[in-house]
Amino acid sequence: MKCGQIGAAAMPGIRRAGVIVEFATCETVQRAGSMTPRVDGFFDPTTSSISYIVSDPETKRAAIVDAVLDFDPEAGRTMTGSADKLVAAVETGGLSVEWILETHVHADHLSAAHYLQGKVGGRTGIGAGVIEVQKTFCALFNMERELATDGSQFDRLLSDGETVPLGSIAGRALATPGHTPACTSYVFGDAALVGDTMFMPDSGTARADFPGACVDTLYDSLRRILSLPPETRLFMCHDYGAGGQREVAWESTVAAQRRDNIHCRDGISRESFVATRRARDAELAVPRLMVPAFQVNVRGGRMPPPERNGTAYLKLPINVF
Ligand SMILES: N[C@@H](CCC(=O)N[C@@H](CS)C(=O)NCC(=O)O)C(=O)O
Ligand SMILES: [Fe+2]
Repeated sequence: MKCGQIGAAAMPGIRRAGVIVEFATCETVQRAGSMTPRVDGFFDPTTSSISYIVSDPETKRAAIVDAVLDFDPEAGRTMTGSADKLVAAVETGGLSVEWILETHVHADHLSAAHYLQGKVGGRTGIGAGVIEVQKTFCALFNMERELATDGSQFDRLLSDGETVPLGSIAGRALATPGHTPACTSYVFGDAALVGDTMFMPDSGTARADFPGACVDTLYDSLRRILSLPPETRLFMCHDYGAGGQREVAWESTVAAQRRDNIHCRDGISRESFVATRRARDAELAVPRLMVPAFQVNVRGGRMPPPERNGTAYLKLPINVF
């Protein structure tokens, strides 16, 4: 498959069912010094996503990254249990939210960014590549009349190298496209939130068959992340427990990934990576929430505008994915 093609053949159907809305565990990591933010991960077992609160222990300034809006696709109903856990953590920690960030336009869950901004404030931000993603989905979902494709749904469009200050901690955006064109990692001090690029060492990397994805570009982005200092803490956006073989986990380091990652450790060539990734993508189904997620997430976590009866509707394109 070439870059940017829709993997219809590689996405034969929806295999997962059931909606359970609950947060499982919360991991806390804290070290001394202003270059070491506190990073709290919140695992959502329904989508195997991890949302984060990154905070500066000195100033209590915080960034929320990749927040989940719970969604029951059978009923078309949103719920805020997961997002409200983040709100509670912000309040308990006495945090002041500066940023509500997305590492990318997620395909497997709806974003709670818009809901959370109404609750805790802060500026929303996403990679500047979101404009390309919006254009792609605007065409696929025939949304020309309802969707501005200029990124205006977000407060900040972050280009590679742009600063994302967090109190006394230096933060910056690191463009890491491939899984999607807008994929951006956020580096705060010694911690990097890598979104869907890399998974835990035994699980490899993110798929590269969504519209606008590129497996070659993903390889370059993985090497960018692996060029960070070896002690850099890496925080993943998903963990599937190695197919149920172990407890879920979401923190690694550059050194551990360079040594052990099954897809991209040191010594694995670009050609070998591309072949492995393509073979895996050929087996993967469409994520259960992909169709609603794309439509909501290109709008920064908002529903489409309501129709004349006051109800908002999501589309289901036929024979497209
Ligand atoms: N089964 C999951 C989707 C799993 C999935 O496709 N995950 C994406 C991240 S959005 C991925 O990159 N997976 C890589 C892989 O499983 O190799 C669902 O229905 O939500
Ligand atoms: Fe993703």
